[in-house]
Amino acid sequence: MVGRVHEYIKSRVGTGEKLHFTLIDPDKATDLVKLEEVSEKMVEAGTDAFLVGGSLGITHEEADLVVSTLKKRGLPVVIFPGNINCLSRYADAVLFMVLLNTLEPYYLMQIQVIAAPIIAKYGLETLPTGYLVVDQDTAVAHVGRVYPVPRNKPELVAAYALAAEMMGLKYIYLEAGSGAQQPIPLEFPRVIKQHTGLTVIVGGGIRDPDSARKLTEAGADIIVTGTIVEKDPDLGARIIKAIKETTSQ
Ligand code: 1GP
Repeated sequence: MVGRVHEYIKSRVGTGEKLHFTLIDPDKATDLVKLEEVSEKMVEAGTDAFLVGGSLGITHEEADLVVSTLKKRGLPVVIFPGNINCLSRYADAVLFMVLLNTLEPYYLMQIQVIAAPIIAKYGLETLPTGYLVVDQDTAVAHVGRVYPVPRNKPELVAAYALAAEMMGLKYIYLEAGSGAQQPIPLEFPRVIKQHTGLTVIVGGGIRDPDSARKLTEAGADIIVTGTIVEKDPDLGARIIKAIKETTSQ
């Protein structure tokens, strides 16, 4: 159900505020003391929510533990599922996603059918999201059997976004892939904002404040960083501050 987390996002994005979500992969966040420290640092820097998920190796117990730890920070914790193993009853919401450019029917409808009764039992809010993966050389592209979108074809991205909106989705997540060589092209959020009212989430390969700022100026409403938070939390904090400065200009 669309509920409190959607309202939290919508009310702020609606005023032009740019948001930042910190992505934690439970497969990598095995040191809980470090997770406490890093998550606190991200909250101090101004992150707006935590995403929890990843493509590989996450056990149900790890997902529960990471979500419970992050809940202490007082911000929404949203599952960003690679599969049903990432679901946790302790989360506030889940990105209920369809992988728009997959060749694999499992990710188009089957996983949603498998997950829906579990999500209902857990009482998680669902954020209806079209997930579009841009590059090929990433774990998410391989696992998701992605048919990549060419970087020089923003008109294709606009068509995907329009179709997603016509199907009733509220969010589109433009994904370069975790640890990607470069973020998605700036033209992609730009065309989506020209053609739809979708809330645009952008992630993958964002490793410096300038890239994050350019993406928000191009129309991204929410920036996600994961790898940099693990590798260099201070730089992660500077990225968040750059995003927040875009809002105040
Ligand atoms: C991956 O978009 C997220 O799904 C974050 O990517 O790890 O490269 O920040 P990074």
